[in-house]
Amino acid sequence: MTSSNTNASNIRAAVLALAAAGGLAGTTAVAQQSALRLNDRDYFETRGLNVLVFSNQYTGMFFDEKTAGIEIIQHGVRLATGGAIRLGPAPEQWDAIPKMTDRKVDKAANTITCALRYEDYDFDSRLVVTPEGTGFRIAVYLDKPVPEKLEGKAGLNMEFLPSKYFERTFLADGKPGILSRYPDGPTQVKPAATRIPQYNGYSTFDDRGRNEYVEPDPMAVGKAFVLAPEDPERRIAIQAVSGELQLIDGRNVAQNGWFIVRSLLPVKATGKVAEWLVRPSVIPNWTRTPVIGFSQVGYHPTQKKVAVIELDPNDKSLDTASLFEVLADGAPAERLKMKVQPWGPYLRYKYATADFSSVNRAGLYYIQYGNQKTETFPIGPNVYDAVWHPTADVWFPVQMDHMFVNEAYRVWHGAAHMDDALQAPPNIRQFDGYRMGPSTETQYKPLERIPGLAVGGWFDAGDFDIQGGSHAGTIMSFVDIWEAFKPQRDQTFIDQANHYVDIHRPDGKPDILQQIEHGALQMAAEYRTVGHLVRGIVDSQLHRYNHLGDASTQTDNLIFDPSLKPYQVEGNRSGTPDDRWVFTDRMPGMSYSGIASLAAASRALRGFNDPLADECLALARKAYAEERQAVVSAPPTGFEARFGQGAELSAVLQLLITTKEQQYRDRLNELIWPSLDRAAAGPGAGPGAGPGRGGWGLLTAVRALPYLEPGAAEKLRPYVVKYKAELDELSKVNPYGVPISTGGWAGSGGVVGWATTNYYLHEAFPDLVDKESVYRGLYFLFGTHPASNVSLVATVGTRSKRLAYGNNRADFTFIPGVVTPGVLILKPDYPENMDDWPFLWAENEGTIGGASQYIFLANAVNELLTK
Ligand SMILES: [Ca+2]
Ligand SMILES: [Ca+2]
Ligand SMILES: [Ca+2]
Repeated sequence: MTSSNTNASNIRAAVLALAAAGGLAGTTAVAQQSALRLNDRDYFETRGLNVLVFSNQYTGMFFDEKTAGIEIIQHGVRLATGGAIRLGPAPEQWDAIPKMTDRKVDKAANTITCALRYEDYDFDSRLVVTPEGTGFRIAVYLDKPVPEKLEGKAGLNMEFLPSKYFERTFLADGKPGILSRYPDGPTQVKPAATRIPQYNGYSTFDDRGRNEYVEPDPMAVGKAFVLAPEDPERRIAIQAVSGELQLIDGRNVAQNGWFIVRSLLPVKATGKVAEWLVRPSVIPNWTRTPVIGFSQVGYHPTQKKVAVIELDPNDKSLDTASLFEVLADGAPAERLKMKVQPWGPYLRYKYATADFSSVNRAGLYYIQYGNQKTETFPIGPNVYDAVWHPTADVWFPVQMDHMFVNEAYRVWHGAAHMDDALQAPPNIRQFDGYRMGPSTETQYKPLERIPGLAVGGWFDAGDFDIQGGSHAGTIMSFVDIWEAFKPQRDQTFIDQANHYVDIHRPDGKPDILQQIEHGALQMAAEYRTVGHLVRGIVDSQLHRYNHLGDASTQTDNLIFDPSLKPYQVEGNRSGTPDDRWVFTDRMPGMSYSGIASLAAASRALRGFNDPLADECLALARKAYAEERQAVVSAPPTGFEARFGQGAELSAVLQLLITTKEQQYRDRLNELIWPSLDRAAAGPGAGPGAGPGRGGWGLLTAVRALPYLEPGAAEKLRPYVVKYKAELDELSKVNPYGVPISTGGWAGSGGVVGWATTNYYLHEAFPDLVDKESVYRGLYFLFGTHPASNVSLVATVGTRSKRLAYGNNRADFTFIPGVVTPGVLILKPDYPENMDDWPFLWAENEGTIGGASQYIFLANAVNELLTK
């Protein structure tokens, strides 16, 4: 502990600091700055500052997502979150989260009151937030004292985004300190028995058998803190009206931890047990800098070229913007003065557009709006040629499991998980959505080794599991890419026999085919042993699942031998139970998507790896017959019935394309039309739900057209007409003209899926669906989106994501070619894409499904532009 003693001079200094903190805005400016008030969106607002009180809640989906509780948006940046009663000094993702049981917004009193409950401890509390000038008070009320088990643990916490405080300082009762770029303690070791249990009894901490855990100690203690006193954009003063504040560095126990300000709740007390006065600095008449959305990759000469300008609601849009060409000698030449057209409000901002479609001469350009210049971007016939290369050449190779991955002088990771894998036991409810029902539904006993699985497969996302559903979808996308565009690109050396990959090293084989093979090797192994698509292969313990670094050190790559002691090694066996588990619960919908990908892979692999092609097809036929049999004996109901039939459609179509057999043709014709009606009618019908939701069923139908009875195209046309009306609607919903997800995961994947559907519909019905609706998907990805104008595909475009939630995120970097989810819409109206903090998965975590679909879309756009 740094220090807990305060003395008179410290307190005096603190009071002076607080006065200074408020003081910049406190003399003349405060007269103009209106006080925080509840707005009609139910959060507190004054110009330059918002305080959200549980506008966003802990959903329980991924537990603490750092997007809930009392939150501060200061000068447009959400730099504080998690204001709530918490049960530890530095809550991690899987630590206990409170449930909000009530929320009262009292316009007359200008307060928001939230009731929080920890069910496991029968612990209720009430938070009341009340503005005071441009600051606010948080008061905590208890009707019953803190339960005994939580004494000394329950506290009022608020978390501050570390990256916004890098190269900044703080004052604690006037004592100075620096908010460091990297955590440097202090911590202490405590007995495990004193720890508040984490999710479902799992632990994020590997105690190596010692029954202990680590907790951060405060780096400062006092009555009054000022964070970043030197920076009027970031300065926040916090005063404890009673009790004491602690400043804690959560990164000591979890790289995604934040700086935490905390007050322990007093024991045996009721009534008002804690109160803070929080005073964020507010710059008078602050106006957010406009964001000029455009394609960082540039434009093909024939494309529409429209910049979307995002403006502070207090800003007045300029009448014109200019397009400048950058000449060889560096001189700018104005090529077009564009009229800026107001578009209207969307979420919290207002928007305008500037059209420079008329400029089509190849060259380098930038947009000037007021005194702001964008990055320079090209217009030219080949600008999209290579946009998918980083994703295919680097990102996918790095995601390859069971392989040693090299790039020039650098090793990305060693051969990983060579000790795969053990049968997961029944009745498990695990992290990351994994679970097992009452039966293993396989021939294997719980924790028995399932042979042959240490081959092929990709890490699902920023974690290291092989996820059944997305794995199947990725194989499917790669086959689609191969069959539609036949890309011969060869920049990767892949040696399956020796589990070795070398990036930027041609080996005479098309990389896409090699990726299909890599996926099919794992998929075939699953169907060969288990007989159906597995939910996935993932770590059994949270402290391994949260691994960051070289994938090959996540397990010891030695086969688990229970006759040895933990950490004891004999030959290729070890007593450490770290082999991953295979989750084998059976879901017809999942298995059908695996069957589809096996049937599709068998076509692509024909002539490339015939034995594997044969096996994939045989496994797909067998599994399909078994699934149909299972459906007859126990018809599924509800969601699974609907989802299962949609997935069966895809399996039948792929089996039909591969085999041309009548039995599959008959079943396809039987399933296709009811599925279209279901997809168009039901909510949550697929990616891009909302306007355009009918697209999911349409995508399969339009792809099945060549295999349906004569006249099917005309029968499909009315569905496409209806879809077209939804497409037109979209340009009224937001200025980007694409479906923007408002769920808990940002929506670039949905946009890519939507644009891909448009591509297939354009191919079949060019009179109804135009090329621009396909291009808009890439404009959005490449920078024409809310919140910022950065390209969401790392290293693609002049300026692109520099940080992402890959497995190297602890190094504040990215894996080239990652397709990030992008812009998260936090309730009620805040679009966010963190550019300097990689740890919000919902904004920054690329997935294999999204990346493979992106490669498809990029090829599709190239084809449309050059055809
Ligand atoms: Ca995962
Ligand atoms: Ca190759
Ligand atoms: Ca092992």
